[in-house]
Amino acid sequence: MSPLPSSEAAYDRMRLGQWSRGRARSAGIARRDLMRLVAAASVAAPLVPASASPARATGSLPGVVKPLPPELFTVRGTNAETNFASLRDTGLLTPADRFFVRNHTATPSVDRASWKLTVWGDGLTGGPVDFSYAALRALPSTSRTAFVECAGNGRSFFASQQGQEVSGTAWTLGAVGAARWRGVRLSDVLRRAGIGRHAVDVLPRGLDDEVISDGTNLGRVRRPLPVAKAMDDVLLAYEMNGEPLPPDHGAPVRLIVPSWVGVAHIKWVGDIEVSDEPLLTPWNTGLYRLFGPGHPPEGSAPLSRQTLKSAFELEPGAAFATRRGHRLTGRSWSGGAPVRSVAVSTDGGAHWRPARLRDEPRAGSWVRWSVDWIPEEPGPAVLLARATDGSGRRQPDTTAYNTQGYLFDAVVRHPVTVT
Ligand SMILES: Nc1nc2c(c(=O)[nH]1)N[C@H]1C(S)=C(S)[C@@H](COP(=O)(O)O)O[C@H]1N2
Ligand SMILES: [Mo]
Repeated sequence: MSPLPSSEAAYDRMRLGQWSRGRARSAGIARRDLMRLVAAASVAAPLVPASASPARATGSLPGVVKPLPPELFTVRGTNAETNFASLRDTGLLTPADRFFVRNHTATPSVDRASWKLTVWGDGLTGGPVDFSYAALRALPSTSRTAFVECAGNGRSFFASQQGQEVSGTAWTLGAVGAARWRGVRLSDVLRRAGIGRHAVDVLPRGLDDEVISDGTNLGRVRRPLPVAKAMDDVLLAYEMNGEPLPPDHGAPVRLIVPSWVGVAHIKWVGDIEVSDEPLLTPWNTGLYRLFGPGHPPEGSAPLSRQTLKSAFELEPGAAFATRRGHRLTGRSWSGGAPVRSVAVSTDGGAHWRPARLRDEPRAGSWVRWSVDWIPEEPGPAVLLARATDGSGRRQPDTTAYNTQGYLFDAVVRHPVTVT
């Protein structure tokens, strides 16, 4: 089974139609609560205004285990954003100590020795099947490099570049990281568990606390994956960059869903329901769809692939000496196809030149790039980087508005000072 992207999208559109006709099943939440979430999503009521300033840096955050030194991270609510400047001296892979953290609640402490993964549901040919950590480790392993990127990465630019109010965490560009993940193929585990021919959805669920939002208990973090994606390139990962998965990134086992929005990559997975009916949870109904002008009232199809972005490895407002040579570096990535080329402007978009790519472009990963710059005039300047991917998609000047500020893909203006 190796579906084309078009079949993933086609399936998601179909499930969406089933939802509006009442034919999909709500998993672990009342249908009227889902309806309420959908209704709330279609109006732009900022829960966290995108313009909100981050918490004062204290070097740590309750709910996150690893230290969050302010030179590496900016804390936003229960989450920590990687400062892009701190990636300048790293290689292709993001070290775990500077990988962003997105927690709906808090990092749980899961005992690996007593942990098990339960696979269950009417989409199996038999009853539930448990896999211990040791049993997973005994299955054939596979490794791949993949980025994990929050669907809301870049959200703050809806406000700062486009003057639009959207709800959600006000990330700049650092809700992304790329790592080498090792684990077992989800397809191997599903086959061993006896996935049947009529299975359509696979629903992994985290062991972290239930999420309470505006007084509604949404249950534990869970988001259905179409079976075509689940059987394709998804990993149950137990290692990150050659080390056991750290607590904040899903220990002992998380999903890696290459090229898809971050929320698909369920951390601390405890069970997986296999269903022969389409499933609905808050994370593929009111959340993680596009709402607003140009979208149906029940929202777009659930988000799947990430979009295209570029970022400079620089602090905002970084200073550069006039008439000296500087090397500007950054990264570009796309969930659609490998990045093909990157163009950089150092004069606010009047002139562009190609950046030198420093990595072989690969699907589901990012490329590092550089450009040399000798600034001529002192004063403020704006740097821009624009990527094009192998499908011909190019970063636009603006992103179409959606109420929750997902999938920002426009070129970002990076202010600097020439001294
Ligand atoms: N169980 C669980 N899985 C989760 C989440 C969560 O809160 N709980 N957050 C999701 C979201 S929205 C994102 S963007 C990624 C972030 O992964 P990271 O924290 O390892 O960077 O994890 C996803 N998996
Ligand atoms: Mo996310």
